[in-house]
Amino acid sequence: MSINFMTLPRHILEQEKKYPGATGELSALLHDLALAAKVISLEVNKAGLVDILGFTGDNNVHGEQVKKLDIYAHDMLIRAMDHGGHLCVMASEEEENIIHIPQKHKIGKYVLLFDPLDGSSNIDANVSIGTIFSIYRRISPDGTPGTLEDCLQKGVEQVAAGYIVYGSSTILVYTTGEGVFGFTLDPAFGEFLLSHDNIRIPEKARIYSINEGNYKYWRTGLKKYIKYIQAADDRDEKPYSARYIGSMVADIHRNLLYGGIFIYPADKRNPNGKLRLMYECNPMAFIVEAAGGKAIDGKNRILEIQPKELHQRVPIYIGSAEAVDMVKKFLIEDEIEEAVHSKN
Ligand code: AHM
Ligand code: MG
Repeated sequence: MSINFMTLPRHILEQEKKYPGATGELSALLHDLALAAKVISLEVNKAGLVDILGFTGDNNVHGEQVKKLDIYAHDMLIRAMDHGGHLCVMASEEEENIIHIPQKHKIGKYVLLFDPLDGSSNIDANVSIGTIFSIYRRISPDGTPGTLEDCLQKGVEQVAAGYIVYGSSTILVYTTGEGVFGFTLDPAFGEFLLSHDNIRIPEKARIYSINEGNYKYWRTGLKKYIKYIQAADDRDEKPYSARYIGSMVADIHRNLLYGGIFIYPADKRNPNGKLRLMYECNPMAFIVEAAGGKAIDGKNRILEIQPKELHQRVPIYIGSAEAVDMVKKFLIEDEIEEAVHSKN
């Protein structure tokens, strides 16, 4: 049996050596994030005990207010990240406006965006949830407080992105654009150990992940695509398997490893889909592309969308390259057909 004893801190340092002139700031930032992830993981694992120790919103046995887990994760990330001296501004899915670095702390050159606990409707059922993060270099002048414009950069400008999935074990996956690496948290000594070296998403998908309950609101092109991947007879391949957890992090993590496509489309009720460009789609697109996959909004690359507002939503089709190309073909054909119909 071979034991790969590469810890996350060591890996981050080794990665940094590949960039001549690196100051170590990004590495330090990633360390701080990993620490926050460990603390959130501990709290997530205690979630079932909340009913015993005190309901959320109530006081627990120690007389302390028990926070909802997503708010706990949001607060924890801010507490872990605001004083490291590496950030100039933050933004969270849980807060309407940008989050400034308190004046008493050093202002750094990076920008951090995060979804503290994605899929939080799954918490009470003990289903996997996750934290997603995205890091940019600031565009405003050094030394000044970060701005909204620092946060509203295109996804291609990310310098790093990652997620932590709190599942049967806690796994942190990150990329700085070259290679995607996964680390499993060893609960015994509290360290993330390299468990998934250089993750490459299989080019062919075997799985599709979409909330099929919304079928009647979909556009025809999407309906046809889903029928196509379900059909076994007209191709030599087996039909895709349907797998949908309803936690983007867990759904995409599984598809990254096994090959698959995750879709949260625009539909008749939600013309921009549901998921957020800055906190969910951009970081996931950065990771999946670095693993050899693709991510589009139906037509264009997610990473090239110019964001207009912090909490903007965007449709997403993300996963194995061949599958994303195929769904795009179906969507475009449908659009052409509709255009022809409306002319006649
Ligand atoms: P949240 O940010 O409120 O947790 O919602 C995001 C989640 C994603 O993790 C998941 O992919 C999606 O919502 C599921 O939505 P639906 O229940 O409409 O299928
Ligand atoms: Mg979310």
